[in-house]
Amino acid sequence: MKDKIALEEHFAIDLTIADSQVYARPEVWEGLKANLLDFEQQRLEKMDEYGTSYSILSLNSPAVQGIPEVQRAIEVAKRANDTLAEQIQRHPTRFGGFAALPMQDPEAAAAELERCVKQLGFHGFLVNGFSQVGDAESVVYYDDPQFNDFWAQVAKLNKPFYMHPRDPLMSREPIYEGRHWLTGPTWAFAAETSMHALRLLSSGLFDRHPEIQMILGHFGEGIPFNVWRIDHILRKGRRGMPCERQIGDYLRENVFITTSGNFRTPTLLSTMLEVGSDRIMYSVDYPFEKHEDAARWFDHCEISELDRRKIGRDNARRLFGLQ
Ligand code: GRE
Ligand code: ZN
Repeated sequence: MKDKIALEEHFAIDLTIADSQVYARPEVWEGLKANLLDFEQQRLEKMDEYGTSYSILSLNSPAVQGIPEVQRAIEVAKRANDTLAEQIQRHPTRFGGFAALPMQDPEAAAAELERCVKQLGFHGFLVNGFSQVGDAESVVYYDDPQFNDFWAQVAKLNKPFYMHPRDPLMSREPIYEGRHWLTGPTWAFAAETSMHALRLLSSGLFDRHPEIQMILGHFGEGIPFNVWRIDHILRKGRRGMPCERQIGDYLRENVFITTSGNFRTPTLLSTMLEVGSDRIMYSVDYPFEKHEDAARWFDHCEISELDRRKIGRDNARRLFGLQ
């Protein structure tokens, strides 16, 4: 399919590139590093070769979320957003942007989001899970009441956000000890990110702001596959849960799901049955994943051509107001 839109596509700047090294085998690191730092060469070539006309770009992980010093987090976010804005200006028909935000300081995050949307023309923001604040062992999740005004600002600006993975702190998750191959994108990303998403979905955030839309990658980090059971159990007793509706209701009205890094037809079909083809969008997860793998799968998987257009392009056009 031509003219696809992809929206979990990453870059890095000099200040954040080192965060990605642990995820690459030594023999592939130099290539991955070059691809993360590149905008105009391999990135555009691969988009052209495999039919992606427009990519919404975001910073690597955890980057700003992993910087406990608040001022430094604010500065790195600004640097990354300015770098991205410059590239978007050079290639306005090919690149869009998601803001990186210093969630360590909710007021600063709200101000940076406003700058990115109103002055830089970004499409929303992408957060790499929880933020470390003050010291490396202190974490905040965004269902905390200190984010109430931040979320009000998100609703006012009326732009979606992407809840993107990061690894949990190993000091808080001893279950991974001695089994490091299960960290990162193997499993820990999905476990951590689905839990953060469920915290937000069950917090009442989407009752207060029904217009807010959350994007989840990797086919929803496992949530669509388990949502019936979540609500089945909660119907028997909500145990103090503050939201008004069922998790599945929010999943179908406040969540979009992408194909990033999970190029599998049975998983796509199951997700279509659970949330419908209007809430699924194509993505690659470049350069951690290959356009080649994503497009060779998606362009020919056995769905209707109408659904392929929606998932490959039209749902993103509608969500982001693209022409
Ligand atoms: C990502 O950001 O999507 C990512 C990483 C590291 C490894 C794999 C991956 O940050 O998909
Ligand atoms: Zn990613």
